[in-house]
Amino acid sequence: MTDTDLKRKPSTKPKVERPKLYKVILVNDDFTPREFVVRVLKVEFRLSEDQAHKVMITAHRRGVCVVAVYARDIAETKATRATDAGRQAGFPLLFTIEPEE
Ligand code: TYC
Repeated sequence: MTDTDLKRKPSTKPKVERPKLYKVILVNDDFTPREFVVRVLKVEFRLSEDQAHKVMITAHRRGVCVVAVYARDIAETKATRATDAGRQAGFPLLFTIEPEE
């Protein structure tokens, strides 16, 4: 055993880190029709009609609502695709992402 081996203390740092999770957030606006928001939530986030309606109405009333939580690349892709679906239809629908605490 060498000198450095004796001095090195056992590492307490986990070798595999859990990937950070990101919330996808639906932002309210005054123009996108409610039914359109519900359809995007069902198609892009696989929510049921009931779940999609609850998320839409929460964003409508409170300004924002957490849709779902994913690893970063999945959250970014879904938020971008859902926002693009609104833009393509001429609506200012917006989804953003935010890291979980
Ligand atoms: N506020 C919109 C309306 O009254 C509906 C809506 C809800 C739009 C939620 C966006 O994230 C949203 N037509």
